[in-house]
Amino acid sequence: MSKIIGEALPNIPFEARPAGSQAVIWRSVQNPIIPQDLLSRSNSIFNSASVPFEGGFAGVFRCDDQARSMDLHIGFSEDGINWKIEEECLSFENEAENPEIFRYEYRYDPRVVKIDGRYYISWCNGYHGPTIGLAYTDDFKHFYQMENALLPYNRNGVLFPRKIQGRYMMISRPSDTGHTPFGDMFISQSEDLVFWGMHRHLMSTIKSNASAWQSTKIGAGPVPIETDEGWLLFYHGVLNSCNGFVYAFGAALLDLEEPWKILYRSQDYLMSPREIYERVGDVPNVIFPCAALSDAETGRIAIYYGAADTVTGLAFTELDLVLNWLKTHAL
Ligand code: BMA
Repeated sequence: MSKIIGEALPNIPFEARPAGSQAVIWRSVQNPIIPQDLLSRSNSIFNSASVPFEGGFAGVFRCDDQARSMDLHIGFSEDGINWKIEEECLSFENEAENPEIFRYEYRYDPRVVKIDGRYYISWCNGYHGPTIGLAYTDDFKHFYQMENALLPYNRNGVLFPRKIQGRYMMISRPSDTGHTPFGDMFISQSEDLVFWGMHRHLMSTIKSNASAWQSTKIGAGPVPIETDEGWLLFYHGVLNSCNGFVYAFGAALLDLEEPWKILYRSQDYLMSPREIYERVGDVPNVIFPCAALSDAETGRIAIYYGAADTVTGLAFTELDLVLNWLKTHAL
């Protein structure tokens, strides 16, 4: 039995594996749990994040509106499945402070993490190209934007949930200006969440037939889950098919003290588009995980993912299942 290092979450949204199924991961029967039109002007709600908050859950949602602007909205839920998302997009208390730095052209793909009692949001922030935006809140009412963490072009900035070796650590995925022909993950380190350095290469795409689902680009998904065996990271990978990109996700286990050291990395994907809402939408054949809730007591894990850039789905696994699978399906 492996253990999740963290808090118990008895009210984690969870459904038992369907009877008779040998699946390592299974989808909620309520999928898609968030429809595209939950807001009066939304075109799509996907690639979104959720954390336990005040006995229920708080979330930061990527909502593209009917002008096709990409922005972030706050939401709350009692059960992690039925959400009330605010109509107004997220605004910052300190917006006027430094408009040149804090202005943004768009915001998307948020992640949320609690570190030392404070909630941090990271997202893809349009600042002369996509880069990693950062903000914090203590109450999900007042939000404070911080300096962008890294230079453009960069996406998929994901913080670890605690300091490691005395430093904050963040995974990111630098790239070029287009739909990149490459895309590797790095870990950057910081003492204050403002100045980032000591960049370490984490992983590259696999340029071979052996693991083609991750041959075009990769990017960190949810905040890594701490276990007694290492950091469990779910990450997306992209295949370039003759009909366009296919976004799937797999898993890796990273060393606890030097997380740029990979203990296991999955050869197979864990989940790839199969259901109609994952295959058909504004961008077909995309599943894109941005958050995972976990219960240290039972090892249960619930993963939120965007489906076809249109709606949000939920999938479930358990720590032992996913670690056994990872060890027997590793590159
Ligand atoms: C990536 C990001 C994601 C999106 C995906 C598929 O580059 O922009 O937000 O889900 O493409 O369109």
